Amino acid sequence: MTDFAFRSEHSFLKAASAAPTARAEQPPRFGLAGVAYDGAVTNRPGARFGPREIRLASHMLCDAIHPHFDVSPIDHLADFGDLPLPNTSLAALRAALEPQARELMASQHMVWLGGDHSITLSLLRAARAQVGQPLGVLHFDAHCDTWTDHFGEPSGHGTWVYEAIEEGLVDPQAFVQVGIRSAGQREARDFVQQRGGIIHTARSLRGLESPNQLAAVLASMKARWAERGSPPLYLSLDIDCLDPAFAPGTGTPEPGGLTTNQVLTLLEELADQNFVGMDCVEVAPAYDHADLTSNAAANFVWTYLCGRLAHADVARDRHAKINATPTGR
Ligand SMILES: [Mn+2]
Repeated sequence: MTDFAFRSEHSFLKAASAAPTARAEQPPRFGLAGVAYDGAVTNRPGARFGPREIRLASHMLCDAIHPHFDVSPIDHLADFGDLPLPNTSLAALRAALEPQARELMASQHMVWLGGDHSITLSLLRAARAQVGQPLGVLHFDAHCDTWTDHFGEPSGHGTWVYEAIEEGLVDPQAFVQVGIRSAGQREARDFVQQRGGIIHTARSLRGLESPNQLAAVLASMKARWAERGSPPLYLSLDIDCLDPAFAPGTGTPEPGGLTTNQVLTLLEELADQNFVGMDCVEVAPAYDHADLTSNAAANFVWTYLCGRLAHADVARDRHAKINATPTGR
């Protein structure tokens, strides 16, 4: 009997819950934790309440087999709850989050529920240390998040892409953005492409929803990651990539966004890629209607986990690679 051997009404998918310090003899393969911080937003706050609403929404999925992957992650998942973190200073948040993330990543394939998007920089720092090489990134967002400052401060929820590239946490040529459409200076909007990455704007994806319609987009991503040596991939999914019709509950909604089907097709068809972790951020339930946003977020996280399970051979390769690679920056 381990600490993970009980279900919790408060967990994602009602999975086994575990305190962050708990250690099982045989940890489950996947871990999930909330990072309930929204102190670095530029517009409407409230994403600190994202994790609990995403968990609640996930309970609709808790006893179900995924319709495409035909698996369930329920017995392979532990929910570590919301991490104990400061909720005002971003610097204090960063200092507290990264060591906790590193510890959890050392024993589980982690999924993180935000929180605003500033948390991703800390998670990438931890993941970079864990895998021992720069990561490729699949980044769903309405916003490019490449701003070089946050209203005069060095860091916020719209600077993490710029910072991650500048710090060498990621391979800029293996950085793929999807759904970008917000207003912004051209140098910010083009930044990832200028550094050699790929940007699929929301406009360029209009009308493309099925696997066939998205075949060229999918091929371009897979070819790029293969060319870059199939680096470990990190998935960062800002729920505002979706059109506000599908995800009104977010702090910085941008009309003209992706459909839920577009995101699901991409997640499903990319499930054979070398993902090592995921975050889903910017769910702000106070602006939601009928739980649309938290339902979408829960479904995306569930789909990601099921995709990992369905492609277990990819994950085994990843573990072999990590075990053969010394960690550290
Ligand atoms: Mn965004």
